[in-house]
Amino acid sequence: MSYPRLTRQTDAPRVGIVHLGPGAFFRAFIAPYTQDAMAGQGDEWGILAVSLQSSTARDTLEPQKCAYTAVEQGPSGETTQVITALTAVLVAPEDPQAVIRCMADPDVRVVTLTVTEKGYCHEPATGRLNLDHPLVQHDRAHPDAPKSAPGFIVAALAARRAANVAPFTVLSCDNLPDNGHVVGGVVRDLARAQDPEFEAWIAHNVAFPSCMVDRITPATTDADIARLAQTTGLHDPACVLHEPFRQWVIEDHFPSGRPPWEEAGATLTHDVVSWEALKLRCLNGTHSAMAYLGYLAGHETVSQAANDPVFEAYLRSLWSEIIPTLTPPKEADVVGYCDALLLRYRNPAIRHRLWQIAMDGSQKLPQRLLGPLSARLAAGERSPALILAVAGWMRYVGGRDEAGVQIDVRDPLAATLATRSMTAKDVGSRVARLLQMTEIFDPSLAANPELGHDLGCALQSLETNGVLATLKGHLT
Ligand code: CS2
Repeated sequence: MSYPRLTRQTDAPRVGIVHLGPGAFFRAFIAPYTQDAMAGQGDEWGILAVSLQSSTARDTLEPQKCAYTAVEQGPSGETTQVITALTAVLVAPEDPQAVIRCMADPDVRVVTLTVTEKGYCHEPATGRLNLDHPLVQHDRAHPDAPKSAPGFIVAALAARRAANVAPFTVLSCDNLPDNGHVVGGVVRDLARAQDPEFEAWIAHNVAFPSCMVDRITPATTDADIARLAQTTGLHDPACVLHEPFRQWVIEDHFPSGRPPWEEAGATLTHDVVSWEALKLRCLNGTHSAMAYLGYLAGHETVSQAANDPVFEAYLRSLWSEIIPTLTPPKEADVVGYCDALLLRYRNPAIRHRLWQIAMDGSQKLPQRLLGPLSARLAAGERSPALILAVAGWMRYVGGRDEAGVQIDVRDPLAATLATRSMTAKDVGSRVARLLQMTEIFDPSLAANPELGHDLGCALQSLETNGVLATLKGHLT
């Protein structure tokens, strides 16, 4: 049966935000928050989105005038909301100058980003711009036709400065610790390579507040689109799925103004770093641990893994190692936070594939697992659960699951990871060769013989005994 296409029924709001990276997380989080914040508060914060790579988002959204459905999947049923805060989607490679022009428009006062960890072109281990990155090299050679997110921000700031227009505020919404600092750092590094005086202007004039974002957003499938059509009577290939929970903690530093996101329940504060660390380590850290070990053990989704008693016990053991590494926000109940996480993971309505979370591990490991591991090493504490998670990643990037089936490892460093894994003569040298990747591991970790030994034992056990027996052994 064919259904009519969903389309916008209302006027589009005025554009006040340019967003880089209109993927599912943006559509399920930033756009709904902004729409809810605009309700009854005027319409000056519409969002123009920019895809930095593919035209897929534009091609699906444009025929429906950029309206789409956000489907909230709770344990006891679904609700839907039509999102109309998005006004247009540009595809940067088709016309980079048009993107710079839009970003330089005086009405645009905030630029938000969800470009994933790798979109910052930084070295995950150090947080600095990677000057050898092919996109960075391109943007240095062609500053007026950039390709990377930092490149567009630098070009648009230069255009605003030349036109004497106040800069926009840059709000990174990716899962990086101190994400405002990271994006500010890469933008300034790139600007400095052009002109040190321009870099000084940015340092003086542009705000890069940090924020913590949280909402679980599984990738949409064709079956989801078909099911939604049966419920609503409308075909919406741009729909997104999400859990009921959402939390946005934003550093309140927007010299050029911002939407009243607090009207939609966001927290505007000056203490973001402690929320970020809590969320990145307790949620994303255990997500990644479950992704590698759960995938290898044959689970497909987070809820399958989190409903497995062995994994539940392992999650609790991870949290008991992670929590002492945190200085949590004063108002947070950390134990309650982790109990709530377990319920969120178990939400049977959300089919969040472990493979999706396993992607880009080289970019995620430092802030999720290696940060707490280093903190515990420095405090002289043992970390068997965290070590198992890192060993799980090492096993996963080797490219074969427990049944010997090839894994589709998606990672910007996949080729290097595979070579280093395959050419090592034994488990010990495999661990050593991976630990030597300074893009991922701080040199102090590679230099720690006890860590190398423990990782070797964990990896050996995963190979010989399998994930479940290893986890059971760890828990006894
Ligand atoms: C996940 C996150 O894919 C991943 O790496 O850990 O997308 C996670 O679902 C969100 O950060 C939840 O807020």
